[in-house]
Amino acid sequence: MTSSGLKIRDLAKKAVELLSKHNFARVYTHYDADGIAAGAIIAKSLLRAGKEFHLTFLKGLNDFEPETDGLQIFADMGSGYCELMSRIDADVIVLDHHKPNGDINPKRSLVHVNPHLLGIDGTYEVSASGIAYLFAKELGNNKDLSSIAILGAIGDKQKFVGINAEILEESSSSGCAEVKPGLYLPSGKLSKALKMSLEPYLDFYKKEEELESFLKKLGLDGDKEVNELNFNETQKLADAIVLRLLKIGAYEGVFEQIVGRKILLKNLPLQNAISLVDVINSCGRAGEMSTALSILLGDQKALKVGIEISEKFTVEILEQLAKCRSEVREGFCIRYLILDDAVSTSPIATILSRYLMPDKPIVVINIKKDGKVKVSARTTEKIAKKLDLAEVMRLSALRVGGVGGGHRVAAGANIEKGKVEEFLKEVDRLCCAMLA
Ligand SMILES: [Mn+2]
Repeated sequence: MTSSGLKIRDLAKKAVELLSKHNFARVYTHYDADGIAAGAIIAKSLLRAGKEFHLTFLKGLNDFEPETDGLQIFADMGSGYCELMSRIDADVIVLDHHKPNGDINPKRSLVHVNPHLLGIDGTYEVSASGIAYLFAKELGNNKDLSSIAILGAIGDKQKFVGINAEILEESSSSGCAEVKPGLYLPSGKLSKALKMSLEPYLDFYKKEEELESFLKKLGLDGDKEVNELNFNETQKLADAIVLRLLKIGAYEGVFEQIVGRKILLKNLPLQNAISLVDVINSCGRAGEMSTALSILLGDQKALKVGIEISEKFTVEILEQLAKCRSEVREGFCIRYLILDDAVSTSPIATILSRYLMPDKPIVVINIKKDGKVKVSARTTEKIAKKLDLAEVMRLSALRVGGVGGGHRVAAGANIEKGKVEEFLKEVDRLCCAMLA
């Protein structure tokens, strides 16, 4: 472990000390892949330590009513809600990697484990599940949970540098994960994988002829399983995918993520890491968090259900994208899209910002039936060198009486229906100012 890793380990140790004063913990975590992975790591390590707990998945902390007494553990959330955390009349452990929006002044004991507090980049170098894993390792012999932490990091589109690299190394050397040369593609039949993949998005959905000629040129059989492609076939496919990505105008940073290696999670029910991320994310978005959790705890039956959920969800997203991509509007420094009660906005925002329109930040507004408005904003790492979307979302939401935050490349907000126009104007203004 590096020195920064050591310091964060000290914080994890303190969290374990605080836990030792309790027999029961209330655990709150986020409903995306990283949050669910963090929840699974915490749940398993608490079980092994003989602690009782109650685990709840939340979309966010906006309407959160804190309980009093006992111990409350927040994972993948909390750091961006320092004021709320300060109001909780209980012992609190925060295991998060979102940028803190201030200081927490706790009513009782608090351990705040967050890489940003130690000058470590929480956007790329460690996710909440990575932090949960460091905590689990201090709690007991939990090295086998490293593969779940890797899953969370991939879910948050992180890099395997810094603490993430250390976790991957640890996981590989203990046989829980394996890094192999290859391609970042979901498992299954080749033609289906190319057509249905959301990450990488290759724009073959409803473009059967293009897909056919793509495969024909390569001399590859679309019915062949991705996992059974030999070295030469993989190589050829990788080259063709890079050309395809160039053709659709994808952000160059995705190439290195897609081509070169694949990660297998050897001790989880589905070994292909990106297929598993898709399944876990889809379950979360479909409100089936307990299925997702069961999968990460090793349940093969739950995996079957999860795969079905994931396939249905993927089709919905691809359909939605096909319908709305012509409706993307131009601002000065952003693009935006306004959707009416869409199934999910973040995969749409991700695909637009990384694959189809990477030269400007994209803001996807989802006006829900209940009148609430959910905003997903995405951009590339390249643009995020100058621009911090978390700050843009926070300030713009604040201006219209909403709440926003997140990461430099991926952020979000909740605002009121009548404020969409004013909000977008402010987002555009702030982006122009940061990019100037
Ligand atoms: Mn996260």
